[in-house]
Amino acid sequence: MKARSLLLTTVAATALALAGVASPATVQADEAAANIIRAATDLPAPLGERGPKTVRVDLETVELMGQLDDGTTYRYWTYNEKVPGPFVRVRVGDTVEVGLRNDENSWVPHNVDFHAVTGPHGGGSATLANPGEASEGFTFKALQPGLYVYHCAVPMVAQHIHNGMYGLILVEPEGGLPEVDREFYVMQGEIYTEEAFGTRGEVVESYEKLMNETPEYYVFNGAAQALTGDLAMHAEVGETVRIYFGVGGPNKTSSLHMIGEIFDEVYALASVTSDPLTDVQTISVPPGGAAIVDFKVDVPSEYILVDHALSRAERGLVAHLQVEGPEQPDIFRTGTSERLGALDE
Ligand SMILES: [Cu+2]
Repeated sequence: MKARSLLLTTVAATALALAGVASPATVQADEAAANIIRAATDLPAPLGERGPKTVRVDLETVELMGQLDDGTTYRYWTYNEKVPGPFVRVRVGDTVEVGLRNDENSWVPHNVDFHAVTGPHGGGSATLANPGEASEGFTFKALQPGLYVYHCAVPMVAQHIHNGMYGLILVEPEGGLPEVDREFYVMQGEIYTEEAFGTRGEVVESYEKLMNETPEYYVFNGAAQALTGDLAMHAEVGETVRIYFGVGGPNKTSSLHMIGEIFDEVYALASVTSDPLTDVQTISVPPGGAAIVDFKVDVPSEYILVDHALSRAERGLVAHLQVEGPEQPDIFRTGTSERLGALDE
């Protein structure tokens, strides 16, 4: 039975491919679908030297048809229409007021649970809102610095998360983190669809695959290969780069790795009050967890950010960091002092 449905999917995909780059149905689906990708550069600047104050965070939960892949659309559940939700930046000692409103076109209730909160459900109960309603909201004091995940915590929680409801909040330590030239915001998630990876047209979620933890798609910032092409990250040779990285999940641990680079400093588990690890190739980041990786880019290249569980790269989990600048032959060059002979004699 399973083999048969797989075969049928393959036949359908082949038929679409034969029909050209996109069937009329696919084109229609694409035009109606929003770009839900949050750019990696979409985060507030460092707070600099300032004392604690009161900060307001307003979230709107919006369910919308978005582009999951080329010619593939999916009904996402989002904070503020992008995946991940907005990057929230406060400092330790700040008082944070959180408001949440649920869009009138939503099908289900939503809320938000901030891992940076000390208090009931991370604010989950106080922010619960039915479609078209605003929640009571809550106010919390940011007691402990670090990079924390937030996510929707309405049952079934795994469903709300895989549909796109997660983001990061950075609680800066006093005086902030060490300065870098470029900061990026990247989150990893999984999407469980009925249709096989690569199927065109509108795809729908699979409860069975979600429960079995067998996603079809793995995504950085919401969509397959989202942070490539026009949305690739950029830096210049000699600059220092920081990635605020979190895993929404809901289920898979990331083995975060940058092909062609070594992380100079890693705030493992996103603890900024511990000394960073130095000279790290791959860092493990659990669902509902985060890490901060810092590195200097020494050589021009197209660096590739992956989860080193590399089957996932074939299911959409690839991001690019384009580094431009002069070649650095003392660090890397092609060729050796003596070339090996060919084997054809
Ligand atoms: Cu939700």
